[in-house]
Amino acid sequence: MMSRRRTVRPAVAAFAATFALALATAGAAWAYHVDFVGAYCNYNEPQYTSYFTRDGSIAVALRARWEGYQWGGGCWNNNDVDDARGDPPQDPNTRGEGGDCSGFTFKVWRESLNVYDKGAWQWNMLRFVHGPYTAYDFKVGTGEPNVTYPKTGLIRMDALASSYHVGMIYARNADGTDQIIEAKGESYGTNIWVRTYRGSSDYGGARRLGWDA
Ligand SMILES: [Ca+2]
Ligand SMILES: [Ca+2]
Ligand SMILES: [Ca+2]
Repeated sequence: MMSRRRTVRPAVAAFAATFALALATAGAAWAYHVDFVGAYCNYNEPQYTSYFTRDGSIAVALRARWEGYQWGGGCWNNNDVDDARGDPPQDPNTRGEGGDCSGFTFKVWRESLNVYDKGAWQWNMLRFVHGPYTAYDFKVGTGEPNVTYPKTGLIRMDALASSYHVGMIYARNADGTDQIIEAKGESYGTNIWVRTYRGSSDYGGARRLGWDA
């Protein structure tokens, strides 16, 4: 009996190991999210800053370029790779990399979780935060730091907002279009694209108040 069990056990162990490996491989193939938030993000307090500029916020925004998009998200690194691509859209539980359009705007505009506070708060890119605003909120100027603004007068780091999307102006083109920096969608991630939002009736102008320069 003893010798027989000794010969069987390694075979069972080998089978179990193979089976486990097969399961793990199948799991990896089916897995649709990587829990980027759990692996990399933090909940550190933001830093109050008494001086903030449009150029400074452009630098903040550019770090998010080529990173991911996450519905309800707000945390990314700066390796220029979408580390959580292809999650089911509109599901915050996928906890992927990136902000969504309004979370990205909130963070780049250095806003407060308190809608009555127009002060500037610096959020680290790995700080998971979405903020209290939807795209529509930015469109109608909800929140103390935010106002609606005539589209013809918008400059860099102002935004164009509709009921379903918001993007910030990276640069204005001569032909009336804009280079918009935005968290666009699950399959697009966050980047700069040429957009015609300024000419679209869906979109209104939005401005964050209080820039020092
Ligand atoms: Ca980047
Ligand atoms: Ca990344
Ligand atoms: Ca994603």
